[in-house]
Amino acid sequence: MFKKILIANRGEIALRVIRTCKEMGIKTVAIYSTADAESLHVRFADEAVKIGPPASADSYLNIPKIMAAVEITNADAVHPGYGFLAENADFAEVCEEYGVKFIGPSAEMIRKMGDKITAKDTMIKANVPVIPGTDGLLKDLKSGIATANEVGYPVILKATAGGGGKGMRVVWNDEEFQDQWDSAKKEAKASFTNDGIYLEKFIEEPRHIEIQIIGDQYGNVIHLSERDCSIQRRHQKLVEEAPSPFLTKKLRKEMGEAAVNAGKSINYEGVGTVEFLVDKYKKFYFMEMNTRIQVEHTVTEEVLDQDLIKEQIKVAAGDKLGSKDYYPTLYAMECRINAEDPYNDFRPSPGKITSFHSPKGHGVRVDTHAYAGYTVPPYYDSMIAKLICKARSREDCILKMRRALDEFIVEGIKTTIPFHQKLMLDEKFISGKFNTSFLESFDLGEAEK
Ligand code: MV4
Repeated sequence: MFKKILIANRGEIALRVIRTCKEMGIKTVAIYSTADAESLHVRFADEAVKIGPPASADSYLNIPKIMAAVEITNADAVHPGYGFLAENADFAEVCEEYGVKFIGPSAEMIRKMGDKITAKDTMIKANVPVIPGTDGLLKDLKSGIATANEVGYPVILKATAGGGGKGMRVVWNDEEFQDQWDSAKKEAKASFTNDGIYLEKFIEEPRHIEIQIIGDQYGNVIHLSERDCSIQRRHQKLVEEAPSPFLTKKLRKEMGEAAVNAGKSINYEGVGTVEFLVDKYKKFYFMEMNTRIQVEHTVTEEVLDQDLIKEQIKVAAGDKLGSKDYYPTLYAMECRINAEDPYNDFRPSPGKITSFHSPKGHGVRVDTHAYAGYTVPPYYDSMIAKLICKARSREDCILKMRRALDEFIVEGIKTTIPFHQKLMLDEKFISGKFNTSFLESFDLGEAEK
């Protein structure tokens, strides 16, 4: 087992990893920017290295500085968390070359899944259903229009270097094809310096359902069931839950098997997520694969009573997995509490938290790095807490979430708490009949005084 893990991240996930390391008897090293000197991950780690000024490029994204921290602290593994360098193949490669274990898949694997066309091609070979469309890059406008007519409008143009919605354009007919093609290419070039575009049939009003998998270094891959992440706004997830109210037993089994096949076909090592779109006919299609631990891993932890960070560290250290897949016996839901103003287009609301009380009681979990007196810096992601509730049914889980949200006091900044309170009272949400378009028509109403 590792002796000392450097956590190349900040915020709640840095704290989350430190907690598990402590329980496993592993020493921890925090890195921090000058904006995070008062952060809890700095306080609770065994050692902390200040690596630079607030800007991510000079701190949490700066590979040479992080490697210097690894060097001076003698850490034997690096946990990248999520975001920042978690899916940066160059960082994984530098770790490999330096001889420090990157807790995650190989640089080669990250690269393979980061290129969406390569990922999709890999899934086709593993017999995982994919969305009909071009095989490989679209060569030019003319062949694009021809393919669009073959698969039938509407179609969607996607950047092969993309993910998370950037460089995506929906096209409804031949007439608007050229404009959308030009703007997708332009955006892809500006965002990724790679303007490679591919085309797919556009799946209307899909559910976003993802399967958690874990693979060891011996070719064993198991799945840990699904999470429904359909409640999103501009590609930012706000609520995740498991099990999905949309899945049947049969579909759950099929998607689980598809995800395991996906993982096995690439000898996947570490925790990963296979994202699917599920259409209204309950047909599922591979969308992309995330090669990191995700924000919402906590939902799976609660329904399965498993510590995913512990399992992740164990497989990275060379432990063997058992062969059984896991199916949930409980219901869990996560609300992301962000320092944003939901009544003002979710505009970021950094600043000093003057008062902070997190909900407690049976079935309530709060993962957070925030506290009364903490200042939310403006430089990073706005998530300040994850509120996770679990119960025996979805209905009870929603009741518990309402109770927990009512107990959650954050003063001094605006948060997404009022949004979640309204959502938990929405009939459509309560009925479970929603899809990824749900929030486009969700009316938050007026702020209460
Ligand atoms: C799609 C799609 C419909 N059809 N692909 C959004 C992020 C990126 N990872 C892929 N995305 C989508 N791809 C086809 N062929 C709809 C989306 C999409 C979406 C997917 C999941 C969750 C929320 C979404 C919101 C808008 C669009």
